[in-house]
Amino acid sequence: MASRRDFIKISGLGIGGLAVSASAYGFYKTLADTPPDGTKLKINVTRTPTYCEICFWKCAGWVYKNEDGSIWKVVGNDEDQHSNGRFCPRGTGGPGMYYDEDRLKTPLIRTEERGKQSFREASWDEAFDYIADKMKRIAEEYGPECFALLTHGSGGDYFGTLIKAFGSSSIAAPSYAQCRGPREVAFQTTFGEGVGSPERIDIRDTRCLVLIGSHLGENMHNGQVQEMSDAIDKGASIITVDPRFSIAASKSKFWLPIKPATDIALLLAWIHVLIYEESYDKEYVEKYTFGFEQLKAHVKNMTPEWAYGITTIKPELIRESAREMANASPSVIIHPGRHVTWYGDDTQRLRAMAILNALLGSWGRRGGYYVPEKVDLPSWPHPPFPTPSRSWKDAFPDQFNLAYETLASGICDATVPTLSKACNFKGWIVNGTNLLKTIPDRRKLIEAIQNLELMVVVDTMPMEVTGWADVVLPECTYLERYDSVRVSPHRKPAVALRMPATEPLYNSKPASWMAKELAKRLGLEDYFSWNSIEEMLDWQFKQIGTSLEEMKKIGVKTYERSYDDLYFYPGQDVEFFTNTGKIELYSTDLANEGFDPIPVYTPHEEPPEGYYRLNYGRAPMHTFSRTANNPNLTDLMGENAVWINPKVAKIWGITNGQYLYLENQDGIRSTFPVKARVTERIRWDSVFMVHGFGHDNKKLSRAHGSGASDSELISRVHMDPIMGGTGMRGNFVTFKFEPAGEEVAS
Ligand SMILES: Nc1nc2c(c(=O)[nH]1)N[C@H]1C(S)=C(S)[C@@H](COP(=O)(O)OP(=O)(O)OC[C@H]3O[C@@H](n4cnc5c(=O)[nH]c(N)nc54)[C@H](O)[C@@H]3O)O[C@H]1N2
Ligand SMILES: Nc1nc2c(c(=O)[nH]1)N[C@H]1C(S)=C(S)[C@@H](COP(=O)(O)OP(=O)(O)OC[C@H]3O[C@@H](n4cnc5c(=O)[nH]c(N)nc54)[C@H](O)[C@@H]3O)O[C@H]1N2
Ligand code: SF4
Ligand SMILES: [Mo]
Repeated sequence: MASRRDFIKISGLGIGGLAVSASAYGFYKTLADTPPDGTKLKINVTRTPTYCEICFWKCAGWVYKNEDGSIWKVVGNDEDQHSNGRFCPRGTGGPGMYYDEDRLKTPLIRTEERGKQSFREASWDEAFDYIADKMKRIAEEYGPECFALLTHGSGGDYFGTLIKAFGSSSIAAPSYAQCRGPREVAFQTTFGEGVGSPERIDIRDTRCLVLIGSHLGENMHNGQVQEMSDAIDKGASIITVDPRFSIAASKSKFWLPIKPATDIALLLAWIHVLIYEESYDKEYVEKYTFGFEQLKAHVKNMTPEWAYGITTIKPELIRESAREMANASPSVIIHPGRHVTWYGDDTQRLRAMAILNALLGSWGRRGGYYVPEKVDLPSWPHPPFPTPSRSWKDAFPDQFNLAYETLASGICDATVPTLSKACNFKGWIVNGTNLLKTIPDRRKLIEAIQNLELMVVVDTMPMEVTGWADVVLPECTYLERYDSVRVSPHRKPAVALRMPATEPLYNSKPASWMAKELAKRLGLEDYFSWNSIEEMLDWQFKQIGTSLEEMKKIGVKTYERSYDDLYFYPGQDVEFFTNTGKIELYSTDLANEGFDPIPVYTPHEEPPEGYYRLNYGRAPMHTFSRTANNPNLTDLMGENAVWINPKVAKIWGITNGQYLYLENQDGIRSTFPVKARVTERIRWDSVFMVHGFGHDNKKLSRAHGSGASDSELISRVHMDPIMGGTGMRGNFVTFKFEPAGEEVAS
């Protein structure tokens, strides 16, 4: 059985056949721990608290500095529930972001048309005046509602206040319509509450964890990976459903190498087995759920034999894995996943997963889903925000009524002018999101950008998105700034502080300062009436019984729960926030909106002859497209590869390590070649690549041209009709051996 060390070693370093020295980026815990490379402990070091910005797990940690002021290392804070004192390889490599010499260094203003990298350097005053002037003109001509904020990351709080004060409510993050949106809607319509981040799952105490395309171990969400290896150590079984032999699959008792896009059939067959073998949690279902009889009738003929024909998973394997879950009930988790925008029927797939959890009685139970709690942190007082007369939603009348957050892709769609759209956007602030790599269907995205009268991009690096901006504002990295207090929910409520470990390099500044300066020029200074961010944070901390001074010393403060209700107690009466007050196996919300109230399986298009489904995911040492130039992390993995099944490689005469191009069903060929990785770990009908590579901004000296971009090949989107999620896994690719335009006629 794998121990925690083995798991982390495997998950952190084993993938891709990389020969990596474990030294610099292994997990090590505190200053007292000797790093694995045997470095002698340094004595005259200082430490300041932070929480990591390399991904959105937001682990809290300490930044250690040497006597000469250089950053020595970042490690986890032992008090933190997100990290338990350990950082993942990416977080450990975080200082590479600070030291990256390719960083944005000063504000820039465009000098030629969009898409060309021609900018002039500007002072902050000049940049802010330019932006404020254009924002005022947009407000006068079209209304302030025509301004939107696209954001991913902590600076979004400050720009959010600015945009709301300006008079717009259209604020979107790609973490909804491109990520976890369908999951939130599915769980809200079933349990009356979403899953949230970090996911409210009690992996630590589970007896059975079911992963459906959740590739934990490559998806390095820290706390989950740690809890999963602990659970394995304690004898929990893992069931992995993945067309690819993932790291999680290699740790699993059952690996179900499903035919892609058929998961709903498997889920319905599992529901069938639990109901017709009567192994579901009867008491729980009777007490808490609504619609059991309809569900039972619905799945009557959805036997494992039926699902076998669709999924290619043998009926016995479906039955045995269902029994494994039932035996562990209620300490069993059908993991809700996170990036779930796959095929367009994603809310329904996630509904089927929510229903399985309900049948197994895992919601509100130890080893299943716990009840999270967060600190209620007051905001700095400000005048009420004006009420906008329109929002992004008006562009989509009668659509997406169950989407409770703004769709980033919806804002893009509503920016392309059409008479039918009641709300057209004219200006965007883009903060911490590399839209060109993030939003599928690049052609449409660029059309939207070309219709803008102002695009401001706030970033730390010269990414693809900055090339399209009118004004680029260089943010300093998370290691050089204060930021909003981290209040994410967990088993216990807690707050974490991020403060500067060092002065900002170059002429870069924090988002909090930028938003306040812009507010001044827009006459909105009352919304930012604090004198300094320290004053604001100290005031906030004092409302919850601590202070900035104390937080600087401890970094993380954990509070006791208000109630002892981490799990339901036996026989507890629970009112769920659904229309019926019950867990809705039959969804009244979906029925009211005209959607299937119980999930159905619908077949998806198959790859044409000679094409393979484009599957993508994560690697442990990189985050999206943001780390591809980080000097510490490119040392660990400098490019991605395309995984190809040996049978397929043989047909095409492709050898391991050979560079080739991928071309999708719409004739889009990858700009850069990508290395073939011939491996049995991927099914013959698909290829796999790690997202975030193939950067085409030449200013990224390490990332430019390294590997290929999955994003540019995802030109076809399967939109989820329920909440507008952008299904991205319905794209097919074939192999080419020359760059576009250089094909030799045969
Ligand atoms: N093709 C494809 N598309 C995807 C995905 C995929 O797997 N494949 N995944 C989807 C998912 S799950 C998600 S959540 C989204 C993620 O989408 P994004 O968050 O847009 O992902 P990144 O590509 O990392 O872009 C982040 C940008 O923020 C910048 N940045 C980093 N730190 C800071 C900072 O401190 N301040 C500021 N201002 N900027 C900073 C980086 O330089 C980078 O330009 O992408 C979605 N889109
Ligand atoms: N190292 C690292 N960790 C990260 C991130 C990162 O950038 N880097 N990003 C974080 C974020 S924001 C997110 S949203 C998560 C995303 O991570 P997850 O939510 O865990 O996973 P996905 O990206 O949806 O799915 C990838 C897996 O789905 C499998 N898959 C593909 N098609 C199918 C199918 O039809 N059926 C099934 N059952 N499986 C299929 C793929 O083979 C792959 O193993 O990762 C988080 N953790
Ligand atoms: S999981 Fe890793 S990258 Fe993400 S916040 Fe934690 S340490 Fe940083
Ligand atoms: Mo995500």
